[in-house]
Amino acid sequence: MLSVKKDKNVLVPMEKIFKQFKVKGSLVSVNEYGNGYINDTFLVETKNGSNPEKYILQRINHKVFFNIEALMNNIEKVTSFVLSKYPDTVLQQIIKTNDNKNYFFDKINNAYWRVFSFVDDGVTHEYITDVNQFYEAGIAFGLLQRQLDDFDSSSLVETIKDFHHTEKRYQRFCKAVDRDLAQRTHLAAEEIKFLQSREHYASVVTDLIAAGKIPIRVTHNDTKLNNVLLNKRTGKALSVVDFDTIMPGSILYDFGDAIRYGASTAGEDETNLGKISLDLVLFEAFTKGFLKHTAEILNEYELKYFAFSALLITYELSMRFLSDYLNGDIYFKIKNENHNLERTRAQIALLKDMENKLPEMEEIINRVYLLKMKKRS
Ligand code: GN1
Ligand code: MG
Repeated sequence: MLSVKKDKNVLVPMEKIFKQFKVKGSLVSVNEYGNGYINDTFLVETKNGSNPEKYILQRINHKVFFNIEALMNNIEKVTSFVLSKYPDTVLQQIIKTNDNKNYFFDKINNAYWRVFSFVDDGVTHEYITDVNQFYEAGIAFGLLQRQLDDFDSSSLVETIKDFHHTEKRYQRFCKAVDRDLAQRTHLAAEEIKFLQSREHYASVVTDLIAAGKIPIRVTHNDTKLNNVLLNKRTGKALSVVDFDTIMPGSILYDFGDAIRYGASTAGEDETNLGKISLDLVLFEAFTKGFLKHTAEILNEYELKYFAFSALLITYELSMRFLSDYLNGDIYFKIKNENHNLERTRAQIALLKDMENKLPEMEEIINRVYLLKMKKRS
């Protein structure tokens, strides 16, 4: 029977939505899927004769992504580019609507929906249980970067403007502090002070980009571990998912964000701050995987700031979580009223540990880089 999901006060009949797309079979079940903070994701199972089929159905958060048309065009351009050049690549593909569009707009509920093919051989991990998983994640994100090396970044629309522009993030954070919309600054005084004391981090990479020293490439920009699919049976890298923020950016954002999430000894929601640190073994594993495909394309500035990029993106997300807390929780999904403050504290704890370990991280990057380059020569 048809499942229905509660959408705030409106019950959305999922089958009606799903039938707008060129999908096979009759609907068997719809279940919430994954742990994204922005979109609502569902796994849909159908039966096509005696064949079971699976799809990913998503309601796109149009308060975060204003231009859904451009967002979906970006995804289409990138996936078709990769598949035309490397036909063996496994990617979630857009399933079009019956009238050949990349998304369906449900006027009555003011909601935007899309469907992707489901990669059945793949599995995502929220946390690392074996260091090799993180090496494989590095391979997956590094390979994507390499595959997109000759893709024209100017053909992509910036789906969220200045997404990783840390300097602008800092300005917006200070504005959130000044406005104090949710009247919460007194609850986060220590965190605000700490983040403002690290203001000098904010412009390091944006200044290098402005000076033309760090190139703009096509980057994924949301390289969390759970955006990689590993092969269920072999454990090898299979596919990268969630191309919502694929747009012009620096390779440092992809490396830094992956480390921020995957090399932490605890999750983003950890409230026992003593449990949070940067695991250097995991750091090295990801670095090896990522540099396998990217060492050759890096310039000296990118290489020099690789380790720092982990601090930068951790700093940036601390500011984003705290800004959202101060603005009254309007951006990230939350599970309790302190969730964004707790997330901020967890990121700050990680950042402090990264600051202590920066020299060791730099040593690892240089060692792994030299080894990769030596193998090539
Ligand atoms: C959001 O929805 P999800 O989990 O893929 C966010 C990322 C953050 C991440 C933190 C569009 O990603 O930037 O790093 O949460 N995505 C957007 O977990 O803001
Ligand atoms: Mg995601």
